[in-house]
Amino acid sequence: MKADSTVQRPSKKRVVIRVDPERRAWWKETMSNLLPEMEVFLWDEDSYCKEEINYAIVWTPPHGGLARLPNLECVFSVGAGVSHITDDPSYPWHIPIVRTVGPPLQQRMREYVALHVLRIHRRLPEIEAASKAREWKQFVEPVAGDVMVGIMGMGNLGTPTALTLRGLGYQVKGLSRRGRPVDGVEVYKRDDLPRFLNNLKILVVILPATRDTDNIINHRTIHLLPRGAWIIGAGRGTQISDSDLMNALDEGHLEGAVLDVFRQEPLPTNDPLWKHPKILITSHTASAIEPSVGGKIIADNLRAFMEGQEVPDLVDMTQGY
Ligand code: NDP
Ligand code: OXD
Repeated sequence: MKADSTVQRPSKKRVVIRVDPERRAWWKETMSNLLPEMEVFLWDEDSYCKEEINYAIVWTPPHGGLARLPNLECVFSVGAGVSHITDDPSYPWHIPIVRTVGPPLQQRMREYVALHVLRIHRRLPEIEAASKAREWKQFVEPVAGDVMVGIMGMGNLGTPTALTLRGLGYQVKGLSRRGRPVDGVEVYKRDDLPRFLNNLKILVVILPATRDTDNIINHRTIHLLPRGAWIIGAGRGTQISDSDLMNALDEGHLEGAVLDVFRQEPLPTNDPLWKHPKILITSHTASAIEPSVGGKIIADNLRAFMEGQEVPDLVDMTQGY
């Protein structure tokens, strides 16, 4: 629909939603119910004027799409990460972005990481293989207190995850940019990366995608891990060099990897990562956001922003996370 300068601006604020096609009707219904004082549209509908949109709730918006909304006041990421928005070269950088985090999403990340740490530590794939082969095999593993796990990225998701692993009895180290202390976890600063990596059995990556974290897991850093280590990648695909990872797995320096995030999503069916025998792929489900867990958080953030209240999950646009 074309803008008509003689038409009055709508009295209600207008929100446009761009999410994956399978869930978009669910998102529209949920957000319309949660924000009855607003008008809610789906990105591909032609029943709204771009000029009238005030807020956008998005996951992987097409490049150039947000720049074409001239009266946009704020963007809400359907995710804790925002690189799916800021990797658009035409993103209008003066428009603030609010990410979506909160207890249900922290809980999901804790579950995901605990699941895979326990699976690795207690050798679940080998147990399953033995069971299927009717082999009586007793695996005796070190207790959790003798297993060192490192969490790269001690933010909203990394910190509760580290504390969950501590609760299970693991030794846990953390790494963050500034090294903010966390009770019960030794937290290293970015510059201390070699000391952070040097004795980890399992490295868990929960970092934001920024210029500094691009390819942070590469040949050099992988070889700072002890032989036999594992990597769980749950931050962003850009953080791990796929070829360096596969080489380290092939040469036996790494024992295995679990990957949830990829440079291209969905991961193309012909990608060699799928076929690698030492890699378990999950489909960006570590801490997925659907309307029942994310809708209320986004609605509360949107109202707080609109009313000029403090919005804690506002992205620091200078740092990119
Ligand atoms: P936060 O912004 O709360 O935390 C980010 C953490 O990373 C902070 O501790 C920060 O340090 C640290 N950090 C940033 N840059 C560096 C660096 N260069 N070196 C070392 N540490 C660094 O983010 P969240 O915890 O909410 O989320 C993290 C990421 O997880 C998201 O950006 C997203 O990409 C990913 N994610 C993945 C999901 C999945 O399903 N797989 C779901 C949700 C998020 P400091 O504390 O000093 O600022
Ligand atoms: C993300 C998310 O940011 O799924 O990756 O929330």
